[in-house]
Amino acid sequence: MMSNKALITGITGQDGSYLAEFLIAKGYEVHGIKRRASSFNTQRVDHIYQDPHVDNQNFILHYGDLTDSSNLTRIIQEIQPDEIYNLGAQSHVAVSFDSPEYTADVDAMGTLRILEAIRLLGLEKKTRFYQASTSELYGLVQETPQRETTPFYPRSPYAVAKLYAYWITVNYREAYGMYACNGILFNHESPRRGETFVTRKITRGLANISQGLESCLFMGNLDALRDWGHAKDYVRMQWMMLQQDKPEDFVIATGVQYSVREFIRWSAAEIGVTLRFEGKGLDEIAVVESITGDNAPAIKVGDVLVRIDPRYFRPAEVETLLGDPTKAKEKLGWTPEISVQEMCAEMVREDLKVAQRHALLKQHGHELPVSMEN
Ligand code: NDP
Ligand code: GDR
Repeated sequence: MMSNKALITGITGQDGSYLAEFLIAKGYEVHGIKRRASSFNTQRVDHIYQDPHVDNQNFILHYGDLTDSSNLTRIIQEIQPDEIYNLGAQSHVAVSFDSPEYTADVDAMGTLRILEAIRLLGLEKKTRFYQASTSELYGLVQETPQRETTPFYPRSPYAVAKLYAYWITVNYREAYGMYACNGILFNHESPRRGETFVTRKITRGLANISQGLESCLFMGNLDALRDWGHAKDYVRMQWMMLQQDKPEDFVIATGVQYSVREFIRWSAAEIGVTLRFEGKGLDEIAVVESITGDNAPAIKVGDVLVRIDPRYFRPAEVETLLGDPTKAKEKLGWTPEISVQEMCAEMVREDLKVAQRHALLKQHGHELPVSMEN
């Protein structure tokens, strides 16, 4: 029997790597688009990489870019995929204020380029399309919790670009009868999360501090509230959305929200450190109140582990997001299996292992560069 073929843009990212694993386990032939870079950028999928010289490969990477429509059209023509998951994006909200035009080109126009390629190649009845939409569409929230019918109010060039992508997906579904749908996903994280998103910045930063590799974590808005889930749970839902009789859009969320401050507290607790937050606004700090166990040899009671740096505030902030996943639960039977606290613990454990290895090498005179770029 021929296996289903899937094409994933953004396969080298957090979600792309989990989705590729998931689809391979389901028997798919998985194709992915990777960008040309001056150094290796496939760390998240190296464990499923297959030698192109062996037969029956079911994991195949193609060079490409969402800004290049001829490249996208050629790849889609070659593969003739049954399903396309458009996960590729300039996905960092803060960076989108620095690079708004590029973000629009990749996140908005990139989506259009794929939809047009499907249409021009006459694949609109064969290829199902998933668009990685986002809770950032709700921005300045108009209703709490947010659901599929909540009005959008995007607050960043990233969110505005994703708004175009959302509507062009709906439009191609309605205009050309394509099986195209939006997953409106709330924040989801994992040990594979990019190092500059807030959760990973915290777990990695605190793990490094615990081993003496960094001294302090500089943060932005600690009051921001997010509905955080685990990426593994969320990619399962991306696939489920493409297996229905009719294409529809779904909110994917846990229905629970916490603050950034809370996430810092849990992460510290996971390495045995209790924090006390003191001061207000730009002067807020987190001080070590007590330590248990021996996971944090470089930390002492009274150390200041967190300070505020206004560099990490955004020109327009999304203060609060809370999703209502009722439709996904009722129609698709989806519920998240991993709690945010379990996810935080997993992320800290993984970052701690790396930091401990670096510290050991350092002790023996082999200092590895620890990137401080946040
Ligand atoms: P990541 O930032 O981890 O991955 C983004 C992927 O897109 C990477 O593979 C990246 O390649 C690729 N990419 C970036 N620019 C281009 C380009 N010009 N052409 C082709 N590929 C490109 O994001 P996530 O995995 O976290 O998110 C996946 C998708 O879901 C994104 O579209 C994101 O906006 C969206 N989303 C994410 C949420 C989350 O909480 N994680 C929530 C809601 C939506 P490279 O590795 O080379 O940089
Ligand atoms: P977000 O994720 O903007 O929600 O977008 P991020 O983790 O970057 O920020 C979450 C909240 O934390 C606040 N914050 C900080 N954020 C970062 N990155 N660094 C800091 O130092 C810091 N301090 C406080 C932010 O201001 C914000 O309020 C993510 C991305 O994955 C998008 O692609 C996706 O669409 C949305 O989630 C849903």
